This record gives sequence, structure tokens and C-alpha cells, in this order.
Amino acid sequence: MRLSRYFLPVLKEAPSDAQIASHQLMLRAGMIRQEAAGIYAWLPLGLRVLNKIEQIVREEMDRAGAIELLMPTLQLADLWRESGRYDAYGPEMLRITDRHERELLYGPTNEEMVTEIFRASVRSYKDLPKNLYHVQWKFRDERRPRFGVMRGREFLMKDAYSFDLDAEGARKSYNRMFVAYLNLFSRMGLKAVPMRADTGPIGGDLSHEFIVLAETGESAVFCHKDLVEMAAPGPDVDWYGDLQPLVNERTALYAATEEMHDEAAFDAIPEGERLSARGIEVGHIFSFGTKYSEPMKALVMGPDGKETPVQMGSYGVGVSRLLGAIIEASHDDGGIIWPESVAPFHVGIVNMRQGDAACDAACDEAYKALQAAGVDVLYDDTDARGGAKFATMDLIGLPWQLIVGPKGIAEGVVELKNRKTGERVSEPLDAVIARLTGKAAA
Ligand code: 5CA
Repeated sequence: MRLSRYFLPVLKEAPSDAQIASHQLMLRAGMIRQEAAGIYAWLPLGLRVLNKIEQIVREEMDRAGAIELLMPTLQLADLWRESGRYDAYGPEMLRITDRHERELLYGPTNEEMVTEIFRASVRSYKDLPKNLYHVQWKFRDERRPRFGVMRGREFLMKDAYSFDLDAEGARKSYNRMFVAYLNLFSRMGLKAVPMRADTGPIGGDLSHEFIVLAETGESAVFCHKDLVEMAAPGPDVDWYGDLQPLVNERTALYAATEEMHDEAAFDAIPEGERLSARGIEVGHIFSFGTKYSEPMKALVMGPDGKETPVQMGSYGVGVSRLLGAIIEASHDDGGIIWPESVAPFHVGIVNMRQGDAACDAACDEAYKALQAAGVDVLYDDTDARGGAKFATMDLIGLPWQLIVGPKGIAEGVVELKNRKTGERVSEPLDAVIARLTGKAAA
């Protein structure tokens, strides 16, 4: 993409109501624009990151055996009356009436609808286990929408729903999601710690929140220090085998959110190993048995010929919130530092003297070669001054900057800067292209 043809409305200063770094940086980097309290338009740069995050979530869900579908944002109130949640949900639910006076709502979550879809066609234990998920916009009329995409009113969530015949099967489904979550957050460069959590309006008795530690996080959390550095299991686990040992390794150490905190248990940890911090909830998983299947009559026939309500769980990832969480975890005074896996572009080309024939030619060559190799590249071909171009590149946080200036070109070299470490190398253009495309120079 050529910057001169792109839409990147960067701001010199963040609006004063943006209180935390991620919100300020997303506004300054032209990623989002607030359209109403807690409701954002996703500008091109923000959308690229959102799509990358969504894709990682999707790949890890698929790997763990979940199946993607897409449910609508609008739901019938009557469906929610079946579970008893229509009245219980309160003012957070956006209630809508259509031209036929039919009551609808903008979905804050999808337990009821997915249960309705399941019960319409699945009758036998032979079709279990199943895990259905979608990535869809949600609406919750939060009392205090704040911190940009962190606590929005309209936000993008991945929500998965598991169905099993019995509690043992449900536990296995829960464990698959637990392990998939460790992997997916790790692929985004995040250290997300699973913590015992309260279940709130979703219900059930087994629940973990996945928490990224950050000073600006909304939740107070308490855990054993070792959990933060524990590596993710990686993709090569036996998804339908016994994942309990992997889960036990994490749950054996103390980790709880404020609502579930047990002061005495925490105090039993040696002082140097305790961590009392703040965190961002990027995922939340629940196992709630028959809370929805029983009132909604989602029944399956067991091997004994008896019908029982199906055992369910639900598993959420805050896809849009993740942008905020990643930026909170990875930025400096100059701007965002994107992990490679979610970066909107892999490399930015900075032409220090647009209009100089040799600089333009070198930039064009780099741009074409990188594009041909399938590398996402943003070429700053505007006539802004070098200093301004550097500031923009640092702000938007692409992992690599390829800097082309007249002095270097005269010496036969260009510069490659790593945004994260600040390290720079000066090399001939073909060597730099080879580095960026992962191929050896010819
Ligand atoms: N049905 C269940 C699991 S699918 C559910 O709705 N869980 S939840 O309420 O915990 O939400 C799942 C995730 O969505 C949370 O962990 C959080 O990362 C994200 N989320 C929740 N509320 C908001 C919000 N107002 N703004 C941005 N993200 C949110």
C-alpha cells in the first residue's frame, strides 16, 4: 500500500478524554474513531489488526475442533424468555421493537440462540461432542464505557459453545478450550494467565478468566508469579486425548480474580512468589452444565436410550478488546510496537527524499519485490519531511522500517530498523529485501 493513496488519519495529539496509552495510541494512529460512547468505526489500519487477531483466534479454535458458524446480531426476546434471562439481564441489554411490535434485542451473548440451533437438529449422543463458535459483534449497554475498545458498548467477540452428553465429556471440552486459549494468546505475543473467576450472568460453577497483566487493567488479580512466565503448550497436543495434566499444571498454582480471591490461600504462598496486580480480561470460559439446555429442552438420547439435557459450556474471547490489551503490553514513548503476528503491515518503507530519482527508484524496487514476495508493506511515498515520516512509522508500530535516503543510496546502502529493539543495519538493498522476505540474497 502506498501511503499517498491510503487512509491513515494520524493525530498529533490524543483527545483529552483518552486516559490510557492504548486508547490514546489507537486514536492517534488513525485506527479507530468514536461515533458514540463506546461505539467505534474501525478505520483501515485498525481493521487490518482486528482481522489478523480474528484470524489467529479462528485458526486456534479450528485446531481445537470447534466449528465456525455465524449467528445474527438481533435475537428474539421470546428466545431469552425461555431461559429466563430476558428479565434477568437488566439495563445492559439493548431492547428493540420492530414494525410488527415484535420484541427483539441486540445480542450481548448467544447461549440461548446456539441452544435453539442445537436442539433443532441434534438428538443423539452419537453426534457429540460438538463445539460451535462464531465471531460476531455484541452490544452491552455498559454503565461506564471507557478506555476505548477495552470496554465498549459495541464490541467484537468470539464465542464458542460446547455440547456433551455428560459431565466428564463437558470437562474435556472445557479443557480443549482452556489449552486453545493458552495457545492463541501466546501467538499474539501476550502472557495471559488463567484465573479462577466469577460466572456473573452467564452462570455455572467452573470458570476461568484469561488475564493479561497491565497497570491500567480494570480487574484486581492475585496469582503465583510462576504462572506469568509459563510457556503455552503449543499446537502439537493430543486434542482429543487427556489434556487434564496440562490444565492441572496451571490450576495447581494460585490465581484468582478479586471476586474469587481467598486471602488465606494467597498468604500461604511464600511472599517473594506472590503477585498482586491489575489485569485485563481478554477471555472468559464457563462450564454451566444444563443451565440453558434444561429450561430450553435441548435433550439428547444417551447409549442407554434415555433422554437427558445436554451439558454445555461457553467460551469468550474479546477480539476487539485484544487490540487494547496488546498495545498496553507493547508500546513505548514513540508509539505502538506490534508483535509480528498481528501487525497491520510487516514493514514500512520510508523514502527520505521523495522526488529524488535514485531514492524513488530504490523505494519502488523494494516495494515491488516485497509485494511480490507476499510481504505486507506500507510505502510512505508522501512528500512529508523525514522527521515526520519517522514519527508516523514509530507511532503506527510496524515491526520493520526500511529507510531510504540520498546519502545511503550514494554509498549503495539502505537502512533497516527494528521497531522493537531500535537496532539498525545498513546494507545493500537486495540484502535487506532478502532479510525481509526470508530469502538469501542473490
Ligand atoms: N457467553 C460468554 C462466553 S462466550 C460471555 O459472554 N462471556 S463474557 O461476558 O465474559 O465476555 C467474553 C469476553 O468478551 C470477555 O472476556 C472480554 O474479553 C470481552 N468483553 C466483555 N465485555 C466487553 C466490553 N464491554 N467491551 C469489550 N470487550 C468485552
